[in-house]
Amino acid sequence: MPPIITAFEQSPDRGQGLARDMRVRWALEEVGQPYEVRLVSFRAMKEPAHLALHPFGQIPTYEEGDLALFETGAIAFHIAERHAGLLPEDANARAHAVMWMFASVNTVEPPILELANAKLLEGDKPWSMERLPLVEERVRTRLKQFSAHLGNADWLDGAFSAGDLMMVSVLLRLKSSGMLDEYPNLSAYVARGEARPAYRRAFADQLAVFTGKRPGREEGDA
Ligand code: GTB
Repeated sequence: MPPIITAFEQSPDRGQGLARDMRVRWALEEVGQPYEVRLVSFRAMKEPAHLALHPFGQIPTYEEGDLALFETGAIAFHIAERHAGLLPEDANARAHAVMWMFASVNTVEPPILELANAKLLEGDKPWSMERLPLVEERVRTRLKQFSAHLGNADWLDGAFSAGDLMMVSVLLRLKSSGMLDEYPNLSAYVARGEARPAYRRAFADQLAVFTGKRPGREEGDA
């Protein structure tokens, strides 16, 4: 049985690849592991069957035999550990790649998420315009630091790893803001990630959910 992941039945981005199932699809494509997709509605995500898989009522989840996981970092790590191709063999290099996975979700993603929330959820608040520059500055601080670290390297530590997969996924959320373009090495880094065949397959599959040709299983399907 291939692993089954969950994804939005109706993603607010209509398949732009911003929902977090994209990271899991990408990781599975990188290692050549076929998978199935169960699409869930916003209502179903908050119901007991889904909450048993994901206590916070979100997507994505990952089921493989008796194993059920949530949290994209943990899912990507599990996939990378069980398959060749996303983590180096050398123990220290492996620890480094895992470090970058944590850095992506724990250090770089929070201000990016904060910016998305400030625009999408708080844009109508009277204090929003006053706060926005502050939130943008926090994002720029991280981008500047990461840009300085990455320099002219293609990937974080030589070959592409799960650390890059997670970092590119996190940075992608900024594409529409134009902020990435302020750091040409970061926009090139993200573009390199997007150009990977595995990324393109994952992107096409999640987009197909919204263009009618659904590769995923619908709720209630056998
Ligand atoms: N830390 C968790 C992880 O990494 O797995 C976060 C999971 C998460 O935020 N899931 C979101 C979710 O289920 C979907 S990805 N939200 C529903 C809820 O909380 O009720 C976040 C997301 C959603 C939509 C867009 N978009 O359309 O642009 C982008 C990102």
